[in-house]
Amino acid sequence: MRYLTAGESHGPQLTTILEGIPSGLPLTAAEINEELSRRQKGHGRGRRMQIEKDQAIINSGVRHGYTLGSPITLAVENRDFKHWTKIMGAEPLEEDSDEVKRQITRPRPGHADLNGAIKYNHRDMRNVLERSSARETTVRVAAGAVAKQLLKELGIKVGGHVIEIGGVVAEQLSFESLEDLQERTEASPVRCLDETAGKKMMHAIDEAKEKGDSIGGIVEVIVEGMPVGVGSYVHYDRKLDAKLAAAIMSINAFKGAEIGIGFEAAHKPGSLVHDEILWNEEDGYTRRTNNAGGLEGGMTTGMPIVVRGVMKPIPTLYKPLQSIDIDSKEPFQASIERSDSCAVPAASVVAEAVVAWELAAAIVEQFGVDNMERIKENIERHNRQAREF
Ligand code: FMN
Repeated sequence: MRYLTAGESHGPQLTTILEGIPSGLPLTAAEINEELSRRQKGHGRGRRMQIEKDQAIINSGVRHGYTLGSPITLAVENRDFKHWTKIMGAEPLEEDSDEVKRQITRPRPGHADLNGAIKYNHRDMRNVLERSSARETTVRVAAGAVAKQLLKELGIKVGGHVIEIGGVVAEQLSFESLEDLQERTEASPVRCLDETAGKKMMHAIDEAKEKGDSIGGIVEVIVEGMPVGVGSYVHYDRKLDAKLAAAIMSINAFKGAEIGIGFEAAHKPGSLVHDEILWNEEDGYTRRTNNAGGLEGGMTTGMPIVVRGVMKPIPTLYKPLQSIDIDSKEPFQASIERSDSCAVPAASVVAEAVVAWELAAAIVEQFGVDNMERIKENIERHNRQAREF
């Protein structure tokens, strides 16, 4: 399975083409729209999220509520485009038009602006920022919604939550089931299980906003029901933990990824890190703990997958940071048109989406023929063999 995305932040629409989704998967726009709406919520989001009420249009690959096995094209319109038709139009502009004169020559620190402008030789940095914007994560969430639907059909559940924002750490992280986690985090404006910490997080976001600043945080994705042995140890590019880390790191503003206890393993002796192996007639092999986050040797252990990602504070600030105008070479104080002060809750939905995609792709690669029925049969056979091993 693979997917491409296309589209600029203020262009007419964002598009994704999904290749290799098996046939026979129940899919409607409603499932995708639910995920799109989850991405738009969250304390700390700015005006753009009120303008855009994202809705997916399925342009190919689905008929009468089921996937066909052919490429699936999903589009999400940018409602704001009507105000940008000239600036973002595909047709050439007159040499001395206002739009030509209104070029962006001031790179914002923390963004792709300067490096992208040098690399692609753009004197107008709008040509960079329109595509490097996290608006693109909209269609990654749409792709992830399809992957989640595939996993759900196989009894594999995906959940996600925020565990830290601006230095406020969630302490109460226990939940009864992924449904319980989903219900409680959905009710939290910062997607946090710990209500007390959640309130402090909101306060921290408001405080950052008042100061014209921004804050980042940590999100966690949990996946239950993955069969054992998905991924491989035989080659670097088949290791599932590496693919998950790359997926997390590919989200805008994500600067680190952890699997299981992750960086904490550096401070502990091996005897407190590795998960002891148990066996019983009913379940076969299990683990006493899950410090490995469901992955050993690049493969699933059958325990829940636990992946964390750290998001830096949003780089566009009301509080100005120094930069250099690329035309005049004069320093200036970079400040903004509009920005969120914290997008960690939204980013946790993006993290769920990219993790779901990698896991669905690994399942299809390992158990896939081209239709859902056969994949289900193959997984059942595999699970039986693993239990009896
Ligand atoms: N950066 C901003 O400056 N303003 C925003 O409103 C903003 N919103 C974001 C929303 C989400 C869901 C995510 C995941 C990121 C957001 N970012 C925002 C982060 C930038 O897109 C990102 O920092 C930038 O593209 C540079 O890439 P890098 O941080 O990965 O190096």
